[in-house]
Amino acid sequence: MPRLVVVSNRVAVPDTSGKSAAGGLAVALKEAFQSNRGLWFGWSGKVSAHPSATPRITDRGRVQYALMDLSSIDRQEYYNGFANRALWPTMHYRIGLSEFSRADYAGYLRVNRTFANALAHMVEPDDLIWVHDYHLIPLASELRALGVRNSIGYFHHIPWPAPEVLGTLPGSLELLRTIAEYNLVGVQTDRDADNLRRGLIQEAGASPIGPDRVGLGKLRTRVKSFPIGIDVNGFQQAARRPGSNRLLTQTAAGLGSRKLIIGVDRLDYSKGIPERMESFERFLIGNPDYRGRVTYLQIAPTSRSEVPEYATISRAVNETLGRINGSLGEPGWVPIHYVSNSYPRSILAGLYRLAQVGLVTPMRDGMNLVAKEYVAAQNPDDPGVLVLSKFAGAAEQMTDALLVNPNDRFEVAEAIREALQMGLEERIRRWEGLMSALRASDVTQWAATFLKDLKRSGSGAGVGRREGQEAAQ
Ligand code: GDG
Repeated sequence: MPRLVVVSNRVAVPDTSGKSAAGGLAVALKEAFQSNRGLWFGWSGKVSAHPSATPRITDRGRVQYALMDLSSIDRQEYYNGFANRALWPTMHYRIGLSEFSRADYAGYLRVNRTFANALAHMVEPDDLIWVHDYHLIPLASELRALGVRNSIGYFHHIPWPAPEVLGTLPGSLELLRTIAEYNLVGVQTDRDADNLRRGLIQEAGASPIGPDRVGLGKLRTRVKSFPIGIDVNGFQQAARRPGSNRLLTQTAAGLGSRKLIIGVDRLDYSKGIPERMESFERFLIGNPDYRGRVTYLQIAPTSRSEVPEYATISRAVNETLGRINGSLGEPGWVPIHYVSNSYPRSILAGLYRLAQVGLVTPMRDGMNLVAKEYVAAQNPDDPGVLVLSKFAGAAEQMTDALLVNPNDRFEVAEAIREALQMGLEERIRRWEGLMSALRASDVTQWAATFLKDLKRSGSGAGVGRREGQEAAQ
């Protein structure tokens, strides 16, 4: 069994009891790490005045965790800067929000090079290397330049935009060229795969080789969709036995006979939170009989608070919320409950189950796991209804949801009404369709399928590597 080397921006180190960290990727890799020895490499999340060029190693059973600190300028340029102020908005089709700076881009390339230098010393000849997400696109290219010949795969968790959109970002052509250094590139949807292949062909001059491979010079790369899933059984169990949790009991008691609509998102402009609130406002205006009979709970933990655009979205949400609650609320009824705390997964699962409607309306999303978690948490005998943006990757699989355009407040308002009034028979029929979509690709299968394809994609001379390079060891 080859060793599995996972590289991601942040690393989830389990505690000493071996209890796995809660993150989706940690759950996804659990089984893969059980059958393969493992190394997980990435940023510790810490900033240090003089970061070491070699990682701190923590051993947990069969898996080693290798953590790098960053300097404050690295964090600013690589993480807050190019990754989250330039790449993130562009890849979510928000060209107007994208802030490119040459210094940030140089910082992004520098951190990727630093990581590659540290990792190359740890790579063994048969290791399978799996790199995650937009922070680390140039990593394979840096590893190849150091002579690493292993199979290297990349999974892109966020949307891959059309070439016309990506092309607006300075440096994007270089990124396309570096992505061709991977043996296998996974994206969330067929649309993303098509966009990336078109970008490689039209912009970088690659040639198509069969349905999902492209060639760029001597490099050969497969680009395929691997829609990420959730731990369906784990989530169902958590929702079934939320037990006697005070927060859940109080929420249920506070609702009384009122219906609950739930939204759960990191506070991010891609998630469409103020737009969603306005759609709910439109619903209440158009359906005054629902005033006082429905509550919308929005959970939105703060994220990336050092990035200016996130302070702006936070203000926009608070203003919209205050305006709607002020104008439509009544003594004894607040239309929108908004919380910026993060809750344990079991509580989240219990809240999803309490809600008659899951309102998941991102303006653009790679996949959106909340949509899947909401469905998994439902009571099979009396399931709620999912209202889902057609611009979430999840919409490609979850066609039994009420699919909406989040830019159209009237359309979303109408879907809310339809969801609240839907009869039991139709709710069960739609829920069963959604559950079979979920079960067809849960998170463990997702990781296993990607790794199987990566093993098949090969490595070594002429495949995913420039000629004339020497091995690192
Ligand atoms: C990126 C892509 C893609 C949220 N609040 C709490 C909490 N969460 C959890 C949810 C869910 C996760 O965070 C969010 O996942 P999403 O998929 O919705 O969105 P991103 O964070 O933007 O993730 C996305 C994903 O990567 C995976 O590839 O689907 O498109 O943007 O699991 O439950 N978890 C807990 N408390 C909270 O308050 N415990």
